[in-house]
Amino acid sequence: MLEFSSLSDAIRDGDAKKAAAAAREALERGVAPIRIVSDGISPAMTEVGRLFEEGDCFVPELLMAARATKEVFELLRPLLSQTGVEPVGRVVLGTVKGDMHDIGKNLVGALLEGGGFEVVDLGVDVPPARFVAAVEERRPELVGLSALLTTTLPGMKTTLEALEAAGQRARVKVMVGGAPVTESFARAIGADGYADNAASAVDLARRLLGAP
Ligand code: B1M
Repeated sequence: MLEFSSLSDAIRDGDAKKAAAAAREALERGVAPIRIVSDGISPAMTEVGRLFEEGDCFVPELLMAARATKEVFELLRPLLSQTGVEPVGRVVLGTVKGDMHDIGKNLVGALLEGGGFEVVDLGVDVPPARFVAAVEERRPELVGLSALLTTTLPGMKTTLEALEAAGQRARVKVMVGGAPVTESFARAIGADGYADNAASAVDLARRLLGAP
């Protein structure tokens, strides 16, 4: 999108300083933080992923692009959470064990925060026991699991099983997502819902909690 071309270019070039400056400039123009995430960062990283798959960029460039998105997220996060408003619900979010991909998960987290949810982000490489501990301690209504590798997908099922074994499964809704995840996989492992992108994850979260 032309409106976000300098932000997209900076992310693609892995230039964290320029990306943050472009995001600041958009904020000064009055662009809503949530739009910077959904219409700026999200398509830029999808494009970086495409370039990688086509062999037009390599792991070091991916890491630089990821670092640039992180810098922008840090700038936007305090603006995204709606202070003084009763949260729609609390979500414990994380990328499953063995998986270090967090760009998509961070987008989901940022849009959930922008949508009025309180997000407890457990980060990446999260073993089932940590999800269980977070559910016991933080009492969320929703758990969000992300995975980008076919080899780490089974971690979603083991996390659901660990919640069941700890007697916590009935207390929470579980939604799953990430490039290799499908609706039928989500159903097969007994998740409550699947979303294929960050914006639909927010709609799904609201639906699962029966929020208007
Ligand atoms: Co990796 N990687 N990677 N990687 N990487 C993929 C996933 C891969 C498809 C690339 C490829 O080979 N074609 C491939 C997986 C193959 C497979 O399993 N079938 C792969 C591989 C193999 C690997 C390594 C094994 C490479 C290696 O070391 N040999 C290694 C594994 C490390 C590990 O995790 N243990 C690895 C490493 C990395 C980097 C560290 C370099 C980097 C990650 C940096 C980071 O995340 N901080 C990286 C990247 C960037 C990618 C690609 C290029 C891009 C991923 C991305 O950020 N996309 C990716 C190829 C691709 O996807 N095109 C690839 C942009 C992002 C906005 O989209 O994450 O899909 P996505 O998130 C979307 C939706 O999926 C959804 O909403 C998001 C926003 O719309 N969504 C949810 C995501 N989580 C959700 C949760 C929800 C709901 C929706 O509810 C809770």
